[in-house]
Amino acid sequence: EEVEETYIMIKPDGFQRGLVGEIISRFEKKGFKLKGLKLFQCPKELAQEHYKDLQSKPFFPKLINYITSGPVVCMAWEGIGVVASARKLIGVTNPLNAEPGTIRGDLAVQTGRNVVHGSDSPENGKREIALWFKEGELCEWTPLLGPWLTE
Ligand code: DAT
Ligand code: MG
Repeated sequence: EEVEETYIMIKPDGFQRGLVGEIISRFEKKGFKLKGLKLFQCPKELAQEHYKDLQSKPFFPKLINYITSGPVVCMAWEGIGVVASARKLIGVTNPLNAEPGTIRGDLAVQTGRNVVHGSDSPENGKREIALWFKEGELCEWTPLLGPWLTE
């Protein structure tokens, strides 16, 4: 397994519902390393760039309105296999199909209000972190628990 980075974002519904601590906690407890964290009001152009692969979809305008409707919590997480693992912690896109124990499975009911985003590949992880964070907003640090989390 490789050390990867993923972009995780608590969407405006997760923020408004007071789920920020709960959601961050799940990634912390798993043992991933937080490298960037901020509360941010996303401009339309950034939301459109982030979701550019979906721009031809009928739900695209609604998606952009939703993501820009209030503050989001932007995070960069690092770890071995973090991209796929974070997607498992998050659960599938439609919360009604997401397994109990996942964030969407436990905390949401509708695709259009699925509380959290996670990058779908290591390449997109890098792309999205570069898109949402400026230079100087990410921290390099050494976790003291390192040897207790990985060999
Ligand atoms: P995911 O967020 O699980 O990676 P995605 O990348 O396919 O899912 O889509 C991005 C977001 O767009 C998704 O979290 C919610 C919205 N979305 C996707 N499919 C949708 C649909 N069929 N109807 C409404 N919104 C949708
Ligand atoms: Mg996606």
